[in-house]
Amino acid sequence: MKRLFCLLILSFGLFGCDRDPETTTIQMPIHLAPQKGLIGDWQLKVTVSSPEMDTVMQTIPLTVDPEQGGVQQVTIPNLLVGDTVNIKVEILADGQLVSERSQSITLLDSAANTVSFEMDKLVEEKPEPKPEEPEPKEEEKEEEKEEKPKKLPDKITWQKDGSKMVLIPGGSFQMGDHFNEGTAWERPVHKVKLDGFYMDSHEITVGQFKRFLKESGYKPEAVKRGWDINRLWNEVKKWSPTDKHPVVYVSWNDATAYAKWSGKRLPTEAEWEYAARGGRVGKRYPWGDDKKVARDCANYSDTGGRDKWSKCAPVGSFKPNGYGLYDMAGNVWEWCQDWYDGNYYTISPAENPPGPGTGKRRVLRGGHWYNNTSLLRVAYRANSSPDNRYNSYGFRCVSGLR
Ligand SMILES: [Ca+2]
Repeated sequence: MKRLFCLLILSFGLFGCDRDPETTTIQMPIHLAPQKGLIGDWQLKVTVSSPEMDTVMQTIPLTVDPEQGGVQQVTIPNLLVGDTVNIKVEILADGQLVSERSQSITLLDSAANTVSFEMDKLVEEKPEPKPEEPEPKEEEKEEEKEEKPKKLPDKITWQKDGSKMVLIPGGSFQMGDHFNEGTAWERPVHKVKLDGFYMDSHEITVGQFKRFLKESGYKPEAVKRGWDINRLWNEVKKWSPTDKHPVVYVSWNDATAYAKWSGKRLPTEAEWEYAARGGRVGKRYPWGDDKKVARDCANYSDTGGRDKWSKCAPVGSFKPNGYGLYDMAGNVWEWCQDWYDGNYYTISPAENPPGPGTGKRRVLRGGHWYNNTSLLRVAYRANSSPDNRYNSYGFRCVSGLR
């Protein structure tokens, strides 16, 4: 690997909040000097944590110009004055960790603080393995891989869009229809091994999507294809009347644009099903096998029990699954990253299957607010054209642990 030399300077300006003296903001202009070997596209990942708050994580693309270097402004709001927070800055290239630095600071009310990090070697050569240590056995390797996610926080807040996210630990599961009750393309049941990831605990809401459009200037698919923006929101309102409801009428292209803007991505189909199962083995629904309690656990056709909504429900209105994910069954369909292929389960790789390389339609999962219970099954596979929108199409995002 190439060796990179650079200087990374972080300046922290702390500003007290006029409205509430108990909260403050960290503003971090992050500079990378234009050193030889450090030209091009990088990612900065900033994590702020303390015992008093949910962990805040933000990943930001950063381009380093040969003349100007690179600069990226990072703002972390709503922090408690007096709290001591740990700030970790990581530099990633193609998802691989290149370097990291951490420092703790105590948040002051009004004084401006400046903290500098000097990083003189971005790429460290991997140390030679110690010759006296034998190669670890297969079982030990497995343990090492599974140990890592346990050190990560179970819940985080994604800074860019405010989403709560939960840790889905890496592991293996049996993907597909265990009951031989669905369609042929839900089988064969096959073992899939996945790296850990974070997933939005809720479907992306109307409020979040409106903010995305405002901040990014992105033109949604419905508008590209002839609706004006007022018509789009009027249609959305019929099914999802408040900012707390899941956004609908989003195409796969729209969902992907949102994910990119927020620094996240759509889940693969395998990640989605693994997460929906909530750690349960071989069950039919996110809550288990019992169809009788479906009305208390998911928003689907008609109403009854806890389901009092005839259309979309506000996100998080039902019980979460074993991983703390809400509405994995019902409410709105959720776009996945993959192209759809009915035969994919017969050829998919056993580890981190990315979906087919090409296709015409994209995967949707989880059923929706006017489905019957058959479509709430965790194994159920649906699909649609990536430019298609409907009053039941929504999404949520994931982020890798690196
Ligand atoms: Ca859903």
